[in-house]
Amino acid sequence: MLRFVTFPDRDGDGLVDPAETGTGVFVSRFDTGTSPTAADTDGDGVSDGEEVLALRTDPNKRDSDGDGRSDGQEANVLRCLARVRVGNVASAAPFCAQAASDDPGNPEANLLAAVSGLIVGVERSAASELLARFGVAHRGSSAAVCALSVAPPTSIPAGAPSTAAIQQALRDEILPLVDGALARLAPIPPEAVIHFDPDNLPPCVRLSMLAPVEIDFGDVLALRAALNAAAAAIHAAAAYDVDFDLTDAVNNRATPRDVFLANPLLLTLISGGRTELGLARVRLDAALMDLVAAIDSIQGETDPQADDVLVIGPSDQDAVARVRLGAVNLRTAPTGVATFAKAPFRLLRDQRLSLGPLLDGDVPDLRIFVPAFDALGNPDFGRFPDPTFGGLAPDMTHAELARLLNKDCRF
Ligand SMILES: [Ca+2]
Ligand SMILES: [Ca+2]
Ligand SMILES: [Ca+2]
Ligand SMILES: [Ca+2]
Repeated sequence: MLRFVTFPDRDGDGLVDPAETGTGVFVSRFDTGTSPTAADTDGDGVSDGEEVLALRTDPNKRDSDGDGRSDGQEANVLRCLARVRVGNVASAAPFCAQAASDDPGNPEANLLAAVSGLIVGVERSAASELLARFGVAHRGSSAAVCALSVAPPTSIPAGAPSTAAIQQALRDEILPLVDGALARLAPIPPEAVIHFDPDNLPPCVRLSMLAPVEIDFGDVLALRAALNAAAAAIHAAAAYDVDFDLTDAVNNRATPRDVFLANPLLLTLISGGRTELGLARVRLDAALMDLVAAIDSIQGETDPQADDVLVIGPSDQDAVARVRLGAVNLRTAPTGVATFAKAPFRLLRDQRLSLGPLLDGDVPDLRIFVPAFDALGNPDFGRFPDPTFGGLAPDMTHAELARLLNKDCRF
């Protein structure tokens, strides 16, 4: 007869008495060094069992990583990480959010709350559900990120929502999530340094041999730039009519020209569009400002860069300088005339760009940006109806456009 031997757990902390050896030194989960009669031996507010079995902290030390915050103060960050480690971002997110709310001065908590909140929020939003109704096959979830897979539809099912519904969901649901993530990142101060152990990533994205990385303020600024750019794009897209029948385009193989002919209002400014463009202008400027600040911050780092996430090496200097100059120039385009000098950007001649009229809503129809269609009904990128784009880029010629589109000019 098979009999299971069960050991007592007198203090009810999840560790059986024989494992709690009382030596004060943690060796393994079978020799924890903790007291069998005290549930929280080091008195940091987290039980011996949770420290050993879930959080991977020292049950005999109040501050396992010696960063000045006790394990108890970091418990929700650690609970979040323990769940991220097994690929369950859905269950991690509330702990990250709680950690950030309890301790707004903890940069790691803020960063984790921003990223996990965004992932889970997008999944639970109407935009995600709308994509499913478009026939986007989606397996797995944020509760099992390693099982996630997304496949584009080969045909659009009957009763699919309109593209305008997607536009609306982006504006009404995704944008607040982007803003929520930005609000989480906002309190992270310039001097913040977040040490992140890739061992905390889910197995499918964990890179073996990768040493702990250092996340600096420059990395946070780069993330902020990306989020603000996404917000700018969502606002800009909300300003124009993008409503067309995707079923026609995908199932019936309508050409782009057919789509434009069938939808005379496509890409025209909609009611309330000017307001959205005004918001897009603000977010574009924020994105460019963050991008320039991120580059400056990373360039200004004087500590060893070996463990940094974003690194600008000697071979990247030219390209990064060009991106920085481009961003600085572009910041002047929404209110005035930006000039892109030919030499740094490898253009045939200086190029002026003025985005004021566009962002003021004075361009009622974006079709001036749509190339002519070829015999097959596809856009011919060598033929734009107005190569100056309504005067927004007065120096832009067909020759230069064709050259740029042929990627002769690499940034
Ligand atoms: Ca016990
Ligand atoms: Ca104990
Ligand atoms: Ca403890
Ligand atoms: Ca501890």
